[in-house]
Amino acid sequence: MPSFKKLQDQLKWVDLIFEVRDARVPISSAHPQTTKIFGNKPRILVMAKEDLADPVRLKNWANELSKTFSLVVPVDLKTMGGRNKLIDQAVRLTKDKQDARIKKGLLPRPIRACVVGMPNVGKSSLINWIIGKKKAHTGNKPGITKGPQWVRVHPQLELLDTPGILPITALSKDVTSKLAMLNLVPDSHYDIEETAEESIQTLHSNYPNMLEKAYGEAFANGAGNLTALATIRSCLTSGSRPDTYRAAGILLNDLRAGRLGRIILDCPLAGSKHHG
Ligand SMILES: Nc1nc2c(ncn2[C@@H]2O[C@H](COP(=O)(O)OP(=O)(O)O)[C@@H](O)[C@H]2O)c(=O)[nH]1
Ligand SMILES: [Mg+2]
Repeated sequence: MPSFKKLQDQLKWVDLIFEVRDARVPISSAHPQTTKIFGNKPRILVMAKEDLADPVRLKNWANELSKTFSLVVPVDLKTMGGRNKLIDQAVRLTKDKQDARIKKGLLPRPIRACVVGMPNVGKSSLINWIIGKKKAHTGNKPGITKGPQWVRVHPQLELLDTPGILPITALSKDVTSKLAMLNLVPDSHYDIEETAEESIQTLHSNYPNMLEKAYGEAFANGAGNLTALATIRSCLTSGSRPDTYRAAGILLNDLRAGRLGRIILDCPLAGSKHHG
């Protein structure tokens, strides 16, 4: 896996960036310095896990973020829909660069793209999705050079087969908490029960009926906690007390798998609401 330093070295060969974020946290899953790192290259924002994201907020965020990116594309990487369209759009985005080469008398060559993003947002899934069947050719067969390779995914587009991992930097408590809720930081970075209790509060304020619908009236009107959920689900410790640790696991699993509903936990700014 290329280190961040190696990614920065490789950037000079890269014409186009696919920046991946988790659509459920379009801002909290962004690296704070991407504009500085990649600013002058065309950047496509891939909002992965569209299938888990609240469609209304997603539309607002896609509008808002299209001010910063060359293109914003929400995708469900569990299905192949939209692959060819995305590749065509990527090729079109670098047409100016190709035309400039031709004008200078240089041979046209495939444009080169790489996938970057924070841990667990969907980078490997995106690479597999774009490469599709051709993935088999990059396997670890003897004689094949190890290390990152360019894979031709279109006559005019090559993709680096290894993602650039943007390191988790100093994050605010609020951001870390949202990332923990969605399993975007390692377990060792947070407390399960604390994160589950924070999820309850966050869901109540963003989606007031969601928990009541899933777990019943103990969660109506902003009420409910892990003790209540443990009782509802008959999770008891050996001393017959509510097992809040197990309840936390149930809640976080339900939240992450989309069983509570489709969510986006970053709120669009008041001034940036788009209609419809
Ligand atoms: N439901 C859903 N899950 C996804 C999607 N994209 C990625 N995932 C899941 O998210 C997790 C992290 O994905 P991965 O590609 O390994 O992330 P990476 O660490 O950025 O390479 C995996 O469990 C994937 O199956 C998507 O579009 N929809
Ligand atoms: Mg990966």
